[in-house]
Amino acid sequence: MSAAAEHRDFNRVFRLLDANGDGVITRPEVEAALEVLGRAISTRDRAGLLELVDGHGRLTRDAFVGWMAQRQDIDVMADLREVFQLIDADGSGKLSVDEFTQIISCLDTPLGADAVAALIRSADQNGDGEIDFDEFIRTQVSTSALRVSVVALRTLKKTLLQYRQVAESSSVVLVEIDSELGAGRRGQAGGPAALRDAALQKQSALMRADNGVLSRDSLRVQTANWAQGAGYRHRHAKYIDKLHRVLGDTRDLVADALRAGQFPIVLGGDHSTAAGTIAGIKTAFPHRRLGVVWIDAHADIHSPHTTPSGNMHGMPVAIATATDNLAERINDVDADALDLWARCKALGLAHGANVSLDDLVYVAVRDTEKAEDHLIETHTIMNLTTDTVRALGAEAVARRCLDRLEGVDLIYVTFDVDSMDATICMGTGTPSPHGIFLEEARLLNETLVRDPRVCCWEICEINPLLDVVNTTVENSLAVYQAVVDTVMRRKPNGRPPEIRKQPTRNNADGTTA
Ligand SMILES: [Mn+2]
Repeated sequence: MSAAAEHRDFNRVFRLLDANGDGVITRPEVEAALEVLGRAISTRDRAGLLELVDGHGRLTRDAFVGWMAQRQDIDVMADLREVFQLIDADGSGKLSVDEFTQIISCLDTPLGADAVAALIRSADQNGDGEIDFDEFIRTQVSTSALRVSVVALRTLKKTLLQYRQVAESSSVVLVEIDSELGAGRRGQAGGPAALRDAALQKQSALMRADNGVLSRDSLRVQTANWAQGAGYRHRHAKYIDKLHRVLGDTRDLVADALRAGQFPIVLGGDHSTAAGTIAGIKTAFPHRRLGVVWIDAHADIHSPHTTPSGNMHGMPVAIATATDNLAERINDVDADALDLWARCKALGLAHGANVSLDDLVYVAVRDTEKAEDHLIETHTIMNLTTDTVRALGAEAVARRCLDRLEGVDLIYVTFDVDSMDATICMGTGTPSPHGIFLEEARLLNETLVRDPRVCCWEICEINPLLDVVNTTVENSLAVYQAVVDTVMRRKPNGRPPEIRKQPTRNNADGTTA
């Protein structure tokens, strides 16, 4: 939302609280406002607002709007509008009495049917039998029994969105990106095919044509691996001129799949393409807050300024979070590479970052460099280590990831097979000791994708050329199958989900139906 629109909305909140319209609200009204905003306000901010109340117990509009504007996480109007739109199924901009009753029943208010009927009569101020957005807002501030906290509102919004997503993700689609330009060595491009072949060979029940997973052609991104013959032009961001296109194509395929209501399972080559996948999710859902679970031995958060190798598979997190980390700069990057770097970061959202560093969780990351450690420490990025997985169990670690991402609307899970221990994962470009074991990887991913907010899953960095008796491919397949199975089970049997709790109806004779 633009600053001006935000300002208008803050003014609007103020006007709704300022019942007599004299440009100031009294202390009881300030307290009512705090109640509306609910637990989303920290104790410090709460105290800060009360401090702005002057000696006469009054708060001016400017002071209130100024206070709202410096609070980043409060966007009450946007939340209310989203809930309004989610419930306004026919998109008319007005809620019917039925739709309005539905909201109230979802909110678990103590209101009986009579009170609801009275509320509808008072909400519908122009008496047209429908409740528009302004009338809806007014019920929020005028009816104490209905006053909804931001937290309750966001919970409701999330529930509605989840149901909608489950309903829409009725099928799984494979997106194959056999690109290896981002890796330091060749072979990653064979990963997706090796996985698919292993699956077909096994005649796995999951992969049979009748369940729709492999019955249609998987989507395939046009890659540029041929460019390896000619060499790279930018040494601090190798093949960025080619990868920029691969990322753009990845974004388009992933966005198309999501828009079509499908769940993309991305079979990646090297991990750089994850930046394209994330851009695709943001392209399909630009207004949803996206969280990322990054399961990997590496943090992949280098920029061209900090990378020792120039390999772009070490940069997708930096691209997705628009992190340059100039404080740890060791390279002089040429202008052309910087321009391409800026264009990579702008895939998905044109401005800002696709993912906030606050909404990133690492699992099993253990092979990092100083520049990356600096970011992890200064931004206190959560890293659930192999030791943590071993101590708590993979299921508990998955739940910890989901708890950390409690505030996000959508989640992307990316599984770099080198997160697994080097002893069971030689077939990858950069194997790393002290990783998670197969059973842990399987349970971790399976538990994560059970959350209906997870909208896309990716597996990458399988290098069949380096594999030993196909161990990595087989282990990867086991994780992959567990994920597909779980996602397919999420499918709601083609039935539209129930989002409404039936309100209790009072019969005319006083009994309840
Ligand atoms: Mn990686």
